[in-house]
Amino acid sequence: MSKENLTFIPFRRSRIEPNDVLKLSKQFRMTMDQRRSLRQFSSEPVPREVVENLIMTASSAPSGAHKQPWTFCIVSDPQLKKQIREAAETEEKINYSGRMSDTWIEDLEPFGTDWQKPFLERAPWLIVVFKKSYDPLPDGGKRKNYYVSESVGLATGFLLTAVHHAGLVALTHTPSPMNFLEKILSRPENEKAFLLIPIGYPAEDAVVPDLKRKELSDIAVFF
Ligand code: IYR
Repeated sequence: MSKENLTFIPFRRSRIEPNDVLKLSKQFRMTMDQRRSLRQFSSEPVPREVVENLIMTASSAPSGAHKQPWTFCIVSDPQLKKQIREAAETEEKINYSGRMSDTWIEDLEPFGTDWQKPFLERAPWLIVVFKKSYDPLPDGGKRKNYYVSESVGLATGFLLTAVHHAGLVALTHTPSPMNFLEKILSRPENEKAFLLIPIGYPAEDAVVPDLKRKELSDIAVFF
């Protein structure tokens, strides 16, 4: 495409004054500091329209050359959830009984995790994020996407933020290997499972590990 054919439109967003920028940045920092990964979900339903909004927020993330190289498979069907749970637990049993290193198991101790994943059946929705390393062309060829893991990671971050903003909870779950999800959900060859994210309301008696987040000075260097 030649430069003359490019279409640019004005960027219109009303200006926010510096004092309000400070206030908003603080408020959002506090809001996001309350986000926690949850493993105990309520089975209370969440309307599909809510999930549609969450997915569209995720898909507003930036991506390499604006290819939006992601597919979100959204599962509420109890039979499919059961199949996913069983396949995930099969892999996790192997992980916890030798595939993960001793140091890894030790690092997970504070989280109290094990091979059992009841949340995969209990949470009202499972969102399975797939990354698309290429898009298929009508002639059978492939059109490569760019910065695919970065893009899909960003979209997933937007998704988790949207879930928290809506008052719901999520778990970034990584059963490994994850290729069973491609099979169960009959995904095309160009889609690889990236993350499995149950979402819903927290269980009444949900608990979370008493974690501390790193200080600014531990994570940032100003020049
Ligand atoms: N996938 C396993 C193990 C696990 C790994 C990490 I890194 C975590 O932060 C949590 C769990 C499981 O889901 O139990």
